[in-house]
Amino acid sequence: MPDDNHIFVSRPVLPSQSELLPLLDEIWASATLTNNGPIHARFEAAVAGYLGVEQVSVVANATLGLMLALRQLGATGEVITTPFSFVATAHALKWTCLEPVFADVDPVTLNLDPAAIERAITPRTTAILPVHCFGARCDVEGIQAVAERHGLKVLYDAAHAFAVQDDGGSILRHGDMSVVSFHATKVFNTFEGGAVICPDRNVKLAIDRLRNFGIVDEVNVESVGLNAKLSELASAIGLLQLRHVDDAITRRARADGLYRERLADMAGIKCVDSGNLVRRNFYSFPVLVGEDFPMTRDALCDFLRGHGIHARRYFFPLISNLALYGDLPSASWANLPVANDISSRILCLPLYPDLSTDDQERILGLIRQAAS
Ligand code: T4K
Repeated sequence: MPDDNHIFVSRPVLPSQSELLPLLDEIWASATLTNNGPIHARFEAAVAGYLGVEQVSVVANATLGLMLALRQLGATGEVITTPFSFVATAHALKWTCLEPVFADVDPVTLNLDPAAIERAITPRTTAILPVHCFGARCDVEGIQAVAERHGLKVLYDAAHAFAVQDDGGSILRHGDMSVVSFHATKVFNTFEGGAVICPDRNVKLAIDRLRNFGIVDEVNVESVGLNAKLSELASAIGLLQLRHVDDAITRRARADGLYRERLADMAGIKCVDSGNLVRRNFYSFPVLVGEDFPMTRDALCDFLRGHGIHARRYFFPLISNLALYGDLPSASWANLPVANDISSRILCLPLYPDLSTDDQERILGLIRQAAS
């Protein structure tokens, strides 16, 4: 965990303990700790309002949210997804007895390439699970067109995309459903948590039931649900975090700007661009280490780590290169040349709201040293 000498890739924002005390008093007084309590209800409405989406079902984490959404969408057989993601994306498919089929990514957005998706479709394909990686918007129009041509559902793994907006509003509105993460390492956190963004009230009610074992009332259970409920304590943290998230994103933007300015002319280091967005969330700061940099990506990562800078290789190895998934026909290198290339060159530099300019200068100084 972070200490004075080490700089980690991410560090959570926390509300003050004094802000939390009145909500703790409320929880203790009501003795309602979970199961759709009053603070949970307030947080769910508040987060929907903040995001500007109609129907939100908050959940215990995004991984469970993906599983609930896949179940609700009725996905069966094969689901096309990206190998360039955190393992949770493919694991959610496996846990719902679905077969991941990997398709290649676009070299600029690092997100699924609609043409590669279309090539991967078989008679068993029922859905597409793209990721808005590092908060960069997928080619949602291209993906929707493929989905409509072939009658497929689209579920966005939007774990990284809290608060991201295009010119129509939140990017979480795209596809049939989206799932965002409120994990400690994310732009907005409830320690652990997440949300399923639903297209209408009926789907939200179905997800609400699925996250509570499928229970309808004391004597009726309508589906094989999970326990994916967010507690009152996590909901209280969420309510407080909403007060501070705009400021946190502004501070992330400042750190992002400094990196971009200083790295613009550095040969062999290419900053990944999140594209044309109305609002970015500056979740992460990925760079691609090129052949014209004097060190390999791994050597640079080790060099920084030797100086207490814990940059991370998100996402390496590719999910398709893990032994767990490597036997799938779609996991071959020949099928995924872009994703393999990106995964071998990507490095995420530390970026979080409290990252000081001095610490950034230290990181940039070390990269300059490595470059020479
Ligand atoms: N889909 C995608 C595309 C995702 O990226 C993720 C999660 C999910 C789905 C699933 O969402 P959840 O089910 O988690 O809601 C981290 C996170 O644990 C994971 O949530 C996240 N993606 C992934 C990208 O990163 P690790 O194993 O790399 O985390 P860890 O523990 O090494 O933390 C990274 C750094 O953050 C540490 O070096 C120090 C700092 N840190 C971490 C924690 C947990 C803190 O300062 N405080 C903390 O409490 O996976």
